[in-house]
Amino acid sequence: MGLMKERIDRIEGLKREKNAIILAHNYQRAEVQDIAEFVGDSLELARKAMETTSEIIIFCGVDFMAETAAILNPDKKVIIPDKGAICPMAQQLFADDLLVAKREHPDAEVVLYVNTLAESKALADCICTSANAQEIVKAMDAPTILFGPDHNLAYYAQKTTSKKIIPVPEHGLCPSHHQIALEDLIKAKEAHPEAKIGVHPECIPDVQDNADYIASTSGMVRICKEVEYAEFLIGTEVGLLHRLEKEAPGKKFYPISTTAVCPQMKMHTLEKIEVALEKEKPEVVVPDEIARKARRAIERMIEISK
Ligand code: CIZ
Ligand code: SF4
Repeated sequence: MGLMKERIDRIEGLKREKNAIILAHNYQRAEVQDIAEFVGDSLELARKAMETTSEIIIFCGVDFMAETAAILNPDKKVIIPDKGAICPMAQQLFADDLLVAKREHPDAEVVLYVNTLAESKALADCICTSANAQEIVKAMDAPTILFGPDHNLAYYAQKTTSKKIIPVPEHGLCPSHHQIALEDLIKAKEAHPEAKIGVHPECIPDVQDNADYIASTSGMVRICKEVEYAEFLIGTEVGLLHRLEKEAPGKKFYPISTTAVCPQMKMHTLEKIEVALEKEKPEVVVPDEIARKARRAIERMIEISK
């Protein structure tokens, strides 16, 4: 514990000395969340990155999130403590595959989940997050939407629109969320019959259809704080439970699946954060041409979902 305290003190000192801040995603390790200036979902983190006057941002999340922050903040230094924090879902849709789909559906508009590579974002008409997927799809002009890479989020987006949503690729998914099974939900409900069920739209349709709330991570935090219920079963990456317990003290939270862990999200440690602050690397750099095109699609989302 002493050693950890010393490391935290050194990190705090480096932050002051370098005018740096730490932004952490809701799925980060508890100790990483605790030393961050701000903890949130990818959209909130990108917005925070735009608001801060700090020149250095230590971004504790996966590659596409840090890239999004870098795209929106070309003048700031965005540093990711472990470059290996690569989201496997984002790797399921490369620009070439998207070009093929676009050729097959020339009249469709392309809405991509923020969980994509920058090269794919550069080909999108608009980006969405799990917090605004339904709203963004509805706001598009075309009656047909190519939507990727998560087919579970596509299922969720389809619920509130008569537009035709075509998932690209057909079966893109998040391994951590996709493994949360209906049987896990049923067992958890048997163990905690009074609990309300909140799940992420990256979960499979069977799990979504049996939940009380379907929400993004930050949406889930808001709901759990606001509603009068005292117990919740949570179907998302388990890192969110730390934030829920901190922000809704006195309420009880149980993971639907304790194995819903994203190994890439957990790669950032205090030790790596200290090194990243000291060395000011590895920096996240998106090539200008890709950044310019991707920024258009991200800004369109921000414009629609104010
Ligand atoms: O957008 C994000 O931050 C992700 C990937 C999850 C969520 O719903 O907050
Ligand atoms: Fe990607 Fe899933 Fe991990 Fe989120 S939880 S970063 S979607 S693999």
